[in-house]
Amino acid sequence: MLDIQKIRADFPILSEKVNGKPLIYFDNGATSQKPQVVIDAEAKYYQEINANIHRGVHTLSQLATDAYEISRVKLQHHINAKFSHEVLFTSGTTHGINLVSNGFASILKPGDEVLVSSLEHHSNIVPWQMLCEKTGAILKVIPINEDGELIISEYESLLSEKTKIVTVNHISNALGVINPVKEMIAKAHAVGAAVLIDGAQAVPHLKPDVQDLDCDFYAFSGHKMCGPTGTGILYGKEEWLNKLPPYQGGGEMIKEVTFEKTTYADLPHKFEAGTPNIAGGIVLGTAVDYLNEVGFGNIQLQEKKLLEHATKRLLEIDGLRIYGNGKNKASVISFNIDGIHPYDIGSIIDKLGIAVRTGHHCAQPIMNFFCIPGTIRASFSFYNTKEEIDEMVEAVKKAKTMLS
Ligand code: 7TS
Repeated sequence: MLDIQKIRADFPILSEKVNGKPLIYFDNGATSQKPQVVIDAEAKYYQEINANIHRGVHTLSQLATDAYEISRVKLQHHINAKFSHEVLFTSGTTHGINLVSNGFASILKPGDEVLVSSLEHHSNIVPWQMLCEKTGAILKVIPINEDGELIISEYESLLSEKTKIVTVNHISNALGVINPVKEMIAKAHAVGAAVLIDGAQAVPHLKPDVQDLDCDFYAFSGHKMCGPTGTGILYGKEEWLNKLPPYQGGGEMIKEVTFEKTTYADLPHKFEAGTPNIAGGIVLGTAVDYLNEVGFGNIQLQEKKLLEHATKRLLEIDGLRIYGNGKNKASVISFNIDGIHPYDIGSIIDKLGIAVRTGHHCAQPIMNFFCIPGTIRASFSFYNTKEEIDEMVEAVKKAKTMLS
């Protein structure tokens, strides 16, 4: 059992006031808050070992390089990648997905197919549309049912030898639905397609095992898992990363440069051109240590309680509809109240110190499916409490009365 008050004391922002009220932070899907150890580690890097990496013989450069590479190995173990060179530092999920979609431009032929799901964040739709425009490949979409679950029988019928890559999120940011990605990966592999999993919303809640999933790529952001903004990881199977061309050219990603020909560095450096977010990469390792200390089993237990409590309490409100009612859900609730615009509720409860996200959550196709402009999304983290949820429910009731 987690001692929630002790956990909350790790996060200085949770004692802040917003609009004169104690902050209730339910926008964890957008970004998580940061524990003091992460904040301190960022300062410590700049105070003690700041230097550029992989290039100097001097001591500080060695120290910074070692810390960066130790963090890569931490991340490797965290996701159970076979090799540390399969773990690329990126600026976030968006960067990771674009790295892969750009690489596939050299692989796809006109008429090949790219399969995305209806549940995707725009950052896992638009790069693939751009790729299809460039190559003449065709974008196909896996549909969802009224509960916001992917229809697996339809997925099976969309798969064929024309499918070159399937790209799907592990957990939907807009609805919180957990997708059956392991099963989907096996089915894609059966027709010879590669699979990218967008793990942006999964990594705050679970420890992905990329070898068990057998995914070809797994992209995520550091800032949603207690790490710094501008950090992320792209895992890629060694054989795929060797096959794809580099994404960006520049320093650090080369073996030898002449005006006639440049040869590229080995993995992972081939995909890491330029000076990276060194502090961020190191501190992402600190964030992973912190989460593992809290324990993903504990995190899941606490978040399950919060999800059940919030679902029950919110459904007490007349005219409230929750979107995404599948069996497998993370601690995210997307809802609307009949006849009231989500933005209006969000604005009123913000005045009461409660942070939720309103709008389409960068997932417009889902909103189009439900024929709504957007939702109110409350996304919970292990540091949230039932009491905070009760306050939100009262605030939503108040807003409803004001707006009806
Ligand atoms: N994929 C999913 C499933 C996401 O939820 C997000 C961000 C991204 C990709 C992009 O991540 P980034 O770190 O590269 O920006 N999702 C959200 C959200 O739900 N609210 O704000 C950002």
